[in-house]
Amino acid sequence: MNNITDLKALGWNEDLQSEFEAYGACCQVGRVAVEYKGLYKVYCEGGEVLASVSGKLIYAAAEREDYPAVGDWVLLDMRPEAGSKAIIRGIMQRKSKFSRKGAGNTVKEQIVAVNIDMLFICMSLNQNYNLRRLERFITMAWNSGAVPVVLLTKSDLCEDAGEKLAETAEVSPGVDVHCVSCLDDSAEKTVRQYVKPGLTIAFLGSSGVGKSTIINSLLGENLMDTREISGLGDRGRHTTTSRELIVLPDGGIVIDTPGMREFHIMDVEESIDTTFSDIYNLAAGCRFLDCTHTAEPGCAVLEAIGNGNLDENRYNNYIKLKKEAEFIERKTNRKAELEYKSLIRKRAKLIKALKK
Ligand SMILES: Nc1nc2c(ncn2[C@@H]2O[C@H](COP(=O)(O)OP(=O)(O)O)[C@@H](O)[C@H]2O)c(=O)[nH]1
Ligand SMILES: [Mg+2]
Ligand SMILES: [Zn+2]
Repeated sequence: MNNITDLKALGWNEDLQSEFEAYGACCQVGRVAVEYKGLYKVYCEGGEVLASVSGKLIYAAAEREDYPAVGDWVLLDMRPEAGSKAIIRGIMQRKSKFSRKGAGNTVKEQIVAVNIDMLFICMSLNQNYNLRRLERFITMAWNSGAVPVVLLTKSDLCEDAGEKLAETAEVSPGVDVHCVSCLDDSAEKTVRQYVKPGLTIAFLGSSGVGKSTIINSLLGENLMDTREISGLGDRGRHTTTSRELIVLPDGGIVIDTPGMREFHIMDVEESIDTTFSDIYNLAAGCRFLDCTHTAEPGCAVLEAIGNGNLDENRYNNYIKLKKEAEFIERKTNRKAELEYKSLIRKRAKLIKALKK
């Protein structure tokens, strides 16, 4: 990365400039490109530096989100006396944040990328194709503050790409959906329509769906590690191991992410309504305002399933995601948890009293 001469190419804009001036424009700024263990590669005016986080920042950090993440704008103390290493003194306000719940039973947040404008959700048209997982990704994308776009990749490996495109578009209201392949120029051409100087696009999806191959085609070189198309057939392999922010030669910024095997949502109640806007609209017709669409009489959602206007699998996924979001909400929100516990206690008492 030697071609960065100005911050604009990295996505710097007037909002960031005024925030920076409000801090007294004391330090230099840069954008986090790669995160290593306790060390960051940061792009800044004139090049790149390796940086670590200041002791004060570590001391004040309570959560993962208090540390820099790929895509962050950070305040840098260049410290020429310390060789080429710089110190990160602060993180500028984030415009968007894509995170997921870490693996296992914890509700620990894992930040995938921040300050992204668009999220390209990549799903390949072979074994990876799964509309329920896609609904999950779209919900997370809306929740991040970035605009989702769906790329159905490896269309060359699929006989009924047209049908799948229609089916996918149906479960993705308000989201652009494209069928692409890297064997021709369709993937590159499609993505290029969205690329703009200063705009940040992150690529998400399971490993092996072709994210790095698409980014390489935009770069015009094989910067990202991918596997050869020939020989491997449709067995994609996990190739990218870390997240990386890349500035394209003709302008535009992309973030490649490693594949995600496990993918849990965070507290995303509102975004679920955006992803499932068809169900949200149907719900306006329910008899009860607080209808849960599970058993209530006069439920317009259940009625739509009954008369074939709503796909039952989509509905089931909606209920599942709602439950997951409520669970996370309770776990992360102490007040909600206490309220929930007190409700359970009251209920238990009531049930006991009724039994007597
Ligand atoms: N048949 C086919 N293979 C592809 C296509 N795009 C990528 N691949 C192959 O799929 C494998 C995984 O690609 P890669 O870009 O590393 O996936 P990533 O893990 O999502 O970054 C590699 O063997 C690629 O050559 C495509 O459009 N068609
Ligand atoms: Mg990759
Ligand atoms: Zn209802």
